[in-house]
Amino acid sequence: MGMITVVCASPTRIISRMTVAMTMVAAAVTIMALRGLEAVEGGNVSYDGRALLIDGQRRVLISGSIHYPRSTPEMWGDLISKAKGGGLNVIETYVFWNAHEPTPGNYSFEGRLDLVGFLKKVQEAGMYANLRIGPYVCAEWNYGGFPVWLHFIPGIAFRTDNEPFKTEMERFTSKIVGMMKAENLFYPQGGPIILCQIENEYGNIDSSYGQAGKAYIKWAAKMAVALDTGVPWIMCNQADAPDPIINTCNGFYCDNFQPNSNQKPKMWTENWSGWFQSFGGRKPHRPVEDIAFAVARFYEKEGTFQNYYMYHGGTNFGRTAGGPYITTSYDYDAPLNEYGNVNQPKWGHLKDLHYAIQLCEPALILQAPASLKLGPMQEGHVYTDESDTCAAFLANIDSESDATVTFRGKSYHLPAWSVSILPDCKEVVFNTAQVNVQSLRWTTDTGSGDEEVDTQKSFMTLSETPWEIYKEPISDRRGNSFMFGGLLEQINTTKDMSDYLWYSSILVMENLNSSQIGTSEFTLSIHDMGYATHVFVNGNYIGSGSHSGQLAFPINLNSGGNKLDLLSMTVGLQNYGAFFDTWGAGINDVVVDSNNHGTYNLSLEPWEYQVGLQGEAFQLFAEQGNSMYWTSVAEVPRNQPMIWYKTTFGAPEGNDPVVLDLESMGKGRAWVNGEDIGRYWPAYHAPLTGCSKDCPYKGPFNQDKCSTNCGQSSQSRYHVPRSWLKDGKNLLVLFEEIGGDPTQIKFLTSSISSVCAHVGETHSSTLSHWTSKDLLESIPMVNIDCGIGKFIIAIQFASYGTPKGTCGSFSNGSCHAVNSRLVVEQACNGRRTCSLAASNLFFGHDPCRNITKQLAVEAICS
Ligand SMILES: *[C@@H]1O[C@H](CO)[C@@H](O)[C@H](O)[C@H]1NC(C)=O
Ligand SMILES: *[C@@H]1O[C@H](CO)[C@@H](O)[C@H](O)[C@H]1NC(C)=O
Ligand SMILES: *[C@@H]1O[C@H](CO)[C@@H](O)[C@H](O)[C@H]1NC(C)=O
Ligand SMILES: *[C@@H]1O[C@H](CO)[C@@H](O)[C@H](O)[C@H]1NC(C)=O
Ligand SMILES: *[C@@H]1O[C@H](CO)[C@@H](O)[C@H](O)[C@H]1NC(C)=O
Ligand SMILES: *[C@@H]1O[C@H](CO)[C@@H](O)[C@H](O)[C@H]1NC(C)=O
Ligand SMILES: *[C@@H]1O[C@H](CO)[C@@H](O)[C@H](O)[C@H]1NC(C)=O
Ligand SMILES: CC(=O)N[C@H]1CO[C@H](CO)[C@@H](O)[C@@H]1O
Repeated sequence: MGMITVVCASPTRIISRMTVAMTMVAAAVTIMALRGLEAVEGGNVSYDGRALLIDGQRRVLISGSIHYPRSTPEMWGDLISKAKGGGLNVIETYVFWNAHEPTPGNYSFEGRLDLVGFLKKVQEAGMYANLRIGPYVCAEWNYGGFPVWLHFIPGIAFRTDNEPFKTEMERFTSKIVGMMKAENLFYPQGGPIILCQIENEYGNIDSSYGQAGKAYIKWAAKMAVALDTGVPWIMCNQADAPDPIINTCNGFYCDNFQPNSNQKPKMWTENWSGWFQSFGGRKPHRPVEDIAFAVARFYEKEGTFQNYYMYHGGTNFGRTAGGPYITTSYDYDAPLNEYGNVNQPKWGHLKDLHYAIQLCEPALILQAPASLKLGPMQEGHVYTDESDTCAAFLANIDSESDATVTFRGKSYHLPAWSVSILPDCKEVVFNTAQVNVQSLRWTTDTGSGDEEVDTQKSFMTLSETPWEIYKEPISDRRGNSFMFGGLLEQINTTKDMSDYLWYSSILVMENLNSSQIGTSEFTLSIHDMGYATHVFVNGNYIGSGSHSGQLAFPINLNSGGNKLDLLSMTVGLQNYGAFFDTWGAGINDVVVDSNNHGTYNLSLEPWEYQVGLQGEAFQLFAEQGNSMYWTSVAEVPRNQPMIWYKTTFGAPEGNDPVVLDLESMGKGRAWVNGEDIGRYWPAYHAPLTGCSKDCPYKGPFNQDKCSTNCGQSSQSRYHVPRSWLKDGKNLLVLFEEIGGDPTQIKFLTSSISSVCAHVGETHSSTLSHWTSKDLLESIPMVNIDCGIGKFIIAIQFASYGTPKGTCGSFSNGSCHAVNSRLVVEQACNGRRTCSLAASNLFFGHDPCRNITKQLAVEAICS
C-alpha cells in the first residue's frame, strides 16, 4: 500500500506554517540519511553521560520495535522503509530462542526466522539495530522465548544463579553473537548493530530470587561483556545493572527516569505505543497526542534514545503467542498496523514529531538543559551553549487547562498536556497536541462497534464452495494414548508439542433407576489450572470453561459405564513472572456429585491420556499426504464440535493484505496452504463495559483507559500474508472445537476505504511566524491522500465550523458553513490528493464570528 506522504502544494497563495516546517523537515531527512550511511568498517560505538557516541559523536536516536517472526520476509523491506520514512533511525528486535532452537542443538534460521536476513535489510535501509538477545524476552511470546525442553534439564532453575541454566543461556547467547560476528553485523565490523541487550526486565521480579538473583545479574553482565561485541550492552528495568552495562527504562512515560551512573546516557527501551490484546479482552488504544507528549517530555529532559514498543506489532502466527490468552493479532495500536499499513494519524503525527526532534539534535547533544519554571504546571527546558546553537521545549503538564506562557519575551499558547518544540528557541515547529495529519479508515476496520465499513467488493464468502470434513474422535483414544493412575500436569505431559491433552475416564454408575436416567441430577465438578477445557460425556459436548478455577456442569448419566472425555488445552504458555515456568496447566481435580447418590471423586482413578489430536497426528493441515482421511459432504455440518474442515479458495485480487474473517466460528486453529495462521477464538467476547467512545488524551495514560470492542469478539480477523497465497486454488483448513458455521467465513482485503481530516484554527496568540512577513495567518492545512492507484470518489462529510465526532462518525455542530461540502467537493473530487485549509478565506465567509473553528472531512477513496 502507498504510504501517505504530506504534499507541500497549497491550494492558496498563503505559505502555511506547515509548508515552512516541511522545508526544514526535508533538510532533516537529508541529514539523517547521510548519518545513517556512516556505517563503515572500523566504526565504534561508546557512550557518555549524555548520549550514545557513534564514531565519537553524540547522537540523538529514535528507535522502533519490529519483531521479525511476527511478519514475513516479504514484508520486512516495506516495514523497515516505512519506519525510516516515519523518522526512525534504529530498529529494535528481540531474539526468539524457542523459535530458533525447537529441539536441543537443532537450530532454525529460515523464512520468518532469518534473523541475519532481517538485520541485513535494516542495514540496507541505512538504519541502526538494537539486538535484544535476552534470551528471556517476555514479549507476549510463548514461554517468554524459552524453549520448553529447557524446563526438563535435570536440576535447572530459570533466571537465577543455577549452573544448568547459566550454561544454556551462555551457549545460546554466544551462538547468536557468533552468528552476528560471522556476518559482520556489529557496527565496528561495518554492520548495523549498535546495541545489545542481555536479560530483560529482571529488576521487576528479582526480589523473589534474593541473593541468587543478584549473583545471577552480575554473572549475566560479565558473561555478555566477555563476548566482546564491540558495542555497549543494556539491561532494561535493572536499576543495579553492573558497569559498563547501561540500565534503561521501560514504561508509558520515562521522563523522570535516571540511569544508575552519571556516566551513562538516559535511554528508553520500551515505550508502549499501545498495548497487547487478549482473547476475551477489549481492544486497547493509546492516543497519539499522549504518546507524542511522552516522547517529547523524554527528549526535553535529557533523553537521547527512545524506542517504540511496538512500531510494528504484527501477528503471533502458529502457536507463538504467549499468555495465556494473547490473541493471534499483535497489532498493539502501533504506528504500522498488523498488516503493515500506516496507522494514521499515529504514524504521521509521530513522524512530524521525529523531524522536530531531529532539528534539535545539534543542541540536544550539548550539555544537560537548563530548566525554567514558566507557570504553576508549565515548564521549559533549554539546550544551549556559548554558541548560537539553541533548542527549547515548552511543556504544559496541566491535564485540564491550556496555558499561555512567556519565553524569552515572546508569548506561546500551550494546549493542556502538550509540549511545543522550538528547534531555534524562537519558533514552534511542532506541538504534541496539534495533529495535522489525516486519519484513515481501512476496509478491515471494525471501528468502535456500530459501524461496518466493509464495502461489497472487499469480501468473498465461502458459502458456495465444496467442503470436506474429518470428525475428530471424541471418545476413542488412539495413537499415542497411555494410562496413568491420577491426574497429570499438562505441560509436563505434552511438553508443549500440542495445545491439546485428552483426559479420559469411565465412571460406572450401578443401580440407577429409570427416573434418574436422562435427568440432570448429577454435577460434574472440575478444578482446572487453566487454560481452557471442553467437557464431553458419553460423546456429547457438555460445555467449556476457561481460566483456572472451579467449573461445574449438570450432566446426565446412564446406568453402567459412562465415558468422560475432557479436552484440556493451553492457549499460549505463561511469559511473565517470577518462576513462571513452574506454574502448571491442566486438570487437577474431578468429582461427580449427585444429591441422592453420593460423591464420586475421580482424581485418583485411572485416566487415559492422549497428547494432541488425531487430526494433528494425520497432519490434516498439510497440503499433501492426508487425502484418505477427508470426506466430501453435500451439506457442511454447522455448529457441531470437534470438526476439521477443508476447502479451496481463489486469492483476492490485487496486492492488498488479505484478512480471514472468522466471526462465524467458535474456537480453534486455521491454516492456509499449510501455513499456520494461528489460534482463533471469536466466540470469546470482550466484556460489555469498560469502553470509551471518546478517548481524552489529556492526563496520564494506562492500558485500560481507551478501549474499544466491548461486547464483541475480541478477535474476529486474522492476517493471511500475501506471500502465503498463490494464483489458482489455495487450501484453507480449520479445526473447530466447539461449533461454528464455516459457510459464513469471509476473505477481505485491507485497503483504504476513506480518509479523514480534522484540523482546528489555532488561537491567534500562538501564531508562529517563520521568516516571511507575508505570513498572514497560521492556517491549519490538511492534505487528503488516497494512496497509490486510488481516487477520491465522494465526500462523505465536510463541515467547517464546530464539527464533532471522529473519523466515520462526524456530525455537524452548532456552527456549520453551509457550503462546506461544495467547497471540499470542488477541491477534491476525482483527485488522488487534495489540500484543504481551515480558514474563512478558503470557505469564502465566516460562518460564526468570534468562535474558534475547525474543519472535519471524510472522503471516500476507490
Ligand atoms: C572511536 O572513534 C572515534 C572517532 O572516530 C575515535 O576518536 C576513537 O579513538 C575511537 N575509539 C575506539 C575505541 O576505537
Ligand atoms: C529439528 O527441528 C525441526 C523443526 O524445526 C524438526 O522438523 C526436526 O525433526 C528436528 N530435528 C531433530 C534432529 O530434532
Ligand atoms: C513437572 O514434573 C516435575 C517432576 O515430576 C515436577 O517437579 C513439577 O512440579 C511438575 N511441574 C508442574 C508444573 O507441575
Ligand atoms: C429413584 O431414585 C431417586 C433418588 O435416589 C429416588 O428419590 C426415587 O424414589 C427412586 N425411584 C424409584 C422408582 O426407585
Ligand atoms: C478428590 O481427591 C483428591 C485426591 O485425594 C483430593 O485432593 C481432592 O480434594 C478431592 N476432591 C474433592 C472435591 O474432595
Ligand atoms: C450538516 O448540515 C448540512 C446543511 O448544511 C446538511 O445538509 C447535512 O446533512 C448535515 N450533516 C449531518 C451529518 O448532520
Ligand atoms: C467579537 O469580539 C469582539 C472583541 O472581543 C467584540 O467587539 C464583538 O462584538 C464580537 N462580535 C460578536 C459577533 O460577538
Ligand atoms: C520486556 C518485557 O517484558 N516487556 C514488556 C513490557 O510490557 C510490554 C507491555 O506490552 C510487553 O509487551 C513487554 O514484553
